Amino acid sequence: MYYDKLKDFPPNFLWGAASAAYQVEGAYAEDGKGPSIWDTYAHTPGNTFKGTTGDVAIDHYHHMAEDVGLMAKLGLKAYRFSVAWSRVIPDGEGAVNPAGLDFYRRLIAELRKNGIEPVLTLYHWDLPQALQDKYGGWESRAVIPAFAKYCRTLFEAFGDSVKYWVTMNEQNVFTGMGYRWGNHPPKVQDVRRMYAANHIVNLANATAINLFHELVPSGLIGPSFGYGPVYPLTGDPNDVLAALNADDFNNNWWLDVYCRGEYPYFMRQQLTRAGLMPEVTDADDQLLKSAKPDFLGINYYHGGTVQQNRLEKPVQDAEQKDFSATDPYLMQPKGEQAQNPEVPMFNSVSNPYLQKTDWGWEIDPVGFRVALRQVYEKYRLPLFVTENGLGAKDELVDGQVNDDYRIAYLEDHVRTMKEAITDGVDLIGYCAWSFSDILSWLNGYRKRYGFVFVDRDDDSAKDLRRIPKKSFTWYHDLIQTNGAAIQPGK
Ligand code: BGP
Repeated sequence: MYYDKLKDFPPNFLWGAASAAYQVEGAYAEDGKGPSIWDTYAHTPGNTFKGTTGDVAIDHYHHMAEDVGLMAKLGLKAYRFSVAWSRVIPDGEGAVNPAGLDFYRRLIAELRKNGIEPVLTLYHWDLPQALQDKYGGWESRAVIPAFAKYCRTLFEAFGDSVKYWVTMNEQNVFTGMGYRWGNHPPKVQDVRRMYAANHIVNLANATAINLFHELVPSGLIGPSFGYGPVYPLTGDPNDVLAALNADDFNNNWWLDVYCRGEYPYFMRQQLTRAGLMPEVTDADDQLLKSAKPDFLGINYYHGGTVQQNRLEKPVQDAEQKDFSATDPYLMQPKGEQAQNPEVPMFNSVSNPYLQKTDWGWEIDPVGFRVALRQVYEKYRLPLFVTENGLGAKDELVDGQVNDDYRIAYLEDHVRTMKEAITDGVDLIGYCAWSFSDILSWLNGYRKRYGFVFVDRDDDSAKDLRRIPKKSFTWYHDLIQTNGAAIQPGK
């Protein structure tokens, strides 16, 4: 659909920005906070870029009032942040730490005072280390009641002052990185364990949603999912089929559970054949079916492009001589190896039509519209964009950061979001990633996303001065005018 004029953003649209506790707070062992799996992981040499950690991060814990002051200056209508579970319950399941709870109470009050809607994420990857040590973390169902207790504590403390709640942040990412690729804690590389842990996270998610609906009937809750549309590389029906597989594998495996309470049918068959399907009891089925999110959080950075996997359709031509005969999952020419070897359903490839960021992430604003349309068409839940942004190597020159490339990126994405609204998507808000520069999990402090530059680098916390970038003024004006100037692209 092409338009001459786009619909306005809804009058109460939540223009926001986002962060996560480990990436901003610092104060990692202060005021009674217990260690999280990210503290342990980042303290272990070799795990993160230049050994960077969130020990100090941007010290938001001690700069909270100043940061909220800047958010107010920016004109934010919403601020998405996460609570560090081990700040509130240091060992994950025992006594509540009043000082930890108090930090978030003060943050929420400060936001409210400035007319900013708090959007609270319950779990942004920093599981209390004690639960990892005692139970094996998300691989044990014992974590579910611990999570429920933590959620109850927050629902009771902040149910009156926070309307929007996010359960799990990017469950697909933290289970994949943590259990498939082994480059996030707990640093496991075992897909069977990944599917098992992921199922337990699903149960915890459903438990939290049901508890929330009981305790905070006036609030709204949903998970934030890292969604990317999947394109076939060509019109070859085999590539189209591969894209269908990848969509199940990358998206539906989570979204169907969140919204329909069941795993997608074909992929379940595939995992069962591969001996990887997690154990799902009748009680699990009932629990998953009973928990309905009120909205879906969508984190959008890029999609993916795939082609047929040659394992499912072995090539007959001369290329075959390059194949290794020893490993059944490496029977492909280099560069075409299945990226998900236990489920040979597709190969991920680079998209020839798209530019990439400094970090090789494809830049695809149209894919944003595709994403919003696909998810809304399928699940008909209000959508809330809880992350979207550009990671770049910003430079402070003469006290200024001229991040025109970020403005261009964001404007293109806001435009396609407005097109999606004109298409009919019910969108309640947009939180850019991120409010200020923060720690990037594996890329330290040089991969910057914020509207506010923070003067620190990978080697030193320096003076942590906050300096609004050029994009700060751009976003301010966009919010003031509710995006009125954004019109269809050429
Ligand atoms: C998402 C996470 C965020 C954030 C963002 C950017 O997956 O939810 O926490 O980190 O990606 O990622 P990165 O810092 O790796 O560029």
